[in-house]
Amino acid sequence: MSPAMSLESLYQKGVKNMYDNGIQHVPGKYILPVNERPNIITDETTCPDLDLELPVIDFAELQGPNRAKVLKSLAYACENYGFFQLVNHGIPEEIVSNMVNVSKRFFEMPLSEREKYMSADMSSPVRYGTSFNQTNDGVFSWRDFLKLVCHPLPDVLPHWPTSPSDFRQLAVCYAKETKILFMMLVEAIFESLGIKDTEKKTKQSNLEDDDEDEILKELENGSQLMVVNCYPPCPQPDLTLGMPPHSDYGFLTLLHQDRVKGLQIQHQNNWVTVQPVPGSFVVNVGDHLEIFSNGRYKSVLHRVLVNSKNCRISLASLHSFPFTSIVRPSEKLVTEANPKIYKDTDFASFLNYIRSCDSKKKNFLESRRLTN
Ligand SMILES: O=C(O)CCC(=O)C(=O)O
Repeated sequence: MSPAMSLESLYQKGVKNMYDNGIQHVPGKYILPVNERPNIITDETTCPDLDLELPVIDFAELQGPNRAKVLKSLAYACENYGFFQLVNHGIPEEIVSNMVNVSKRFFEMPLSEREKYMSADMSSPVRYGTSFNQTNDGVFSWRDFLKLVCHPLPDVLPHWPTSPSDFRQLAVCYAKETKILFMMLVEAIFESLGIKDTEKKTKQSNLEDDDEDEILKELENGSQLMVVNCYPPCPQPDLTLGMPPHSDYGFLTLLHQDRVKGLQIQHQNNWVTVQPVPGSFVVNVGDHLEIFSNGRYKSVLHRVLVNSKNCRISLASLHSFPFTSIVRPSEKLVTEANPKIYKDTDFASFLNYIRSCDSKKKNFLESRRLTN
């Protein structure tokens, strides 16, 4: 094998492997052009000076007499930040910490165990890999991942990792809980957009199925992808990123980040670091919700910084419609004063797009904009 080819195959094995082998310098493959590098101020803090406290949505309060007030805050967060911190979400602490722990144990296994799940097939029910899109990326990102398709569970579960031996059981538990939470959040999102009145529904039990009920059913039966991200310490964190600027394609993403900072979002033209809030989820609007809300709720660019000291693990649960659905602006949100701004979009075009084009930035969403 030529030296270039053997280096390429080393990069394909991921950054955890390089870290475990004591890498001292970031290889050229990971070095970003100067204008795309993170603006790190000191090696000590590894994070720039701009820290952001996201709007906080108290999920328990949302279920009580203050629902209307919390819905307003939810709308404000989705319009102005595209992100919020969800506290008091009701998922038992143990279920989350078990998932974090088993994920750590997964990445601590020898490469020979992890690489069993490597696959270039984007539709595979389980996919271990590295970077953002390791087939297309010119510059690689300092991240390894394990992606698990979660729906329909009986079909996909037999493909999930069998080691660590409790992986499946703990991941199933976490996936089910995040799905329930997602559905409750969608109801709140619909209410905050003024397209559904949950109060009315509970009072009139046999209310006719309206469009939104149909959409809720679609989402209930929709796609869920769990991504376990591992960002090992990086010897020169100012030269690279854990994840490049991107938006999420789905409806909502529920992200659990550990205590190690790294997530940055674009807010008022600055990259700002999202402060980890223990016990919370960072929730963000995806491209499909931006389309569905006809541009009112924003799918915002985000990226991940790495640091030289601590390994960072995050769990992203991406939820959306079934792969066969068409995503379009809600008819109730399209008016003469607020005409339709996005084309109808199906999952197939999205998947084709990410296979063939640069899916970083907000390129996919931009490609769905109506020009007139
Ligand atoms: O690790 C993070 O904080 C963010 C992960 C992310 O953006 C993603 O999985 O799409």
